[in-house]
Amino acid sequence: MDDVLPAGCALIELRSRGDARGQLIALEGDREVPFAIARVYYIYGTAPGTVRGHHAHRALNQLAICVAGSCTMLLDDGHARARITLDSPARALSIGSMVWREMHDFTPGAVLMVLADRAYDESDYIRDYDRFRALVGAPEVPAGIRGPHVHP
Ligand code: T46
Repeated sequence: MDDVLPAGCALIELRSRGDARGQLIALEGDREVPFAIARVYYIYGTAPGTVRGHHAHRALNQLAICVAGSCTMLLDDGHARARITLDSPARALSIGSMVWREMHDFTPGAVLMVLADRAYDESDYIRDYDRFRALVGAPEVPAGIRGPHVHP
């Protein structure tokens, strides 16, 4: 089950327009980004050892790009699970709805930029892993085993 990209997720290589001055990547909704962009946020200043996420979204679709440094995302749709390291501004990860995610191993100075197809809505979050698995029809996690959590 590990290292199979969950349904609704994909890695996208972005076109970098480079010249002697450096690189530039442009993102437009419904082109490089597979939806109309409603929101952009970025995560930075992450303390060493931090793990973020631990939730799924009912409806939200997102595109994540580590524009500086690197971090790793654990993705789990209840049936397939993968860990994807984002280590290039030209590598984007699209994450569909109903996918559990955890972000970890942020390098110092890492900046994770996320584009989303909806405004922020706390009611779209599923923060309980067992509830998430029930909603996606995944088998129950055997007693004593704690989900996919990255935390030690
Ligand atoms: C996701 C992963 C990849 C807002 O006020 N507006 C926003 O648009 C967002 C994303 C967050 N917030 C607030 C909510 C919390 O008080 O910012 C605080 C930190 O958010 P959160 O703990 O949800 O951050 P992460 O890193 O666990 O998750 C975030 C996104 O929330 C989530 O949608 O997929 O990044």
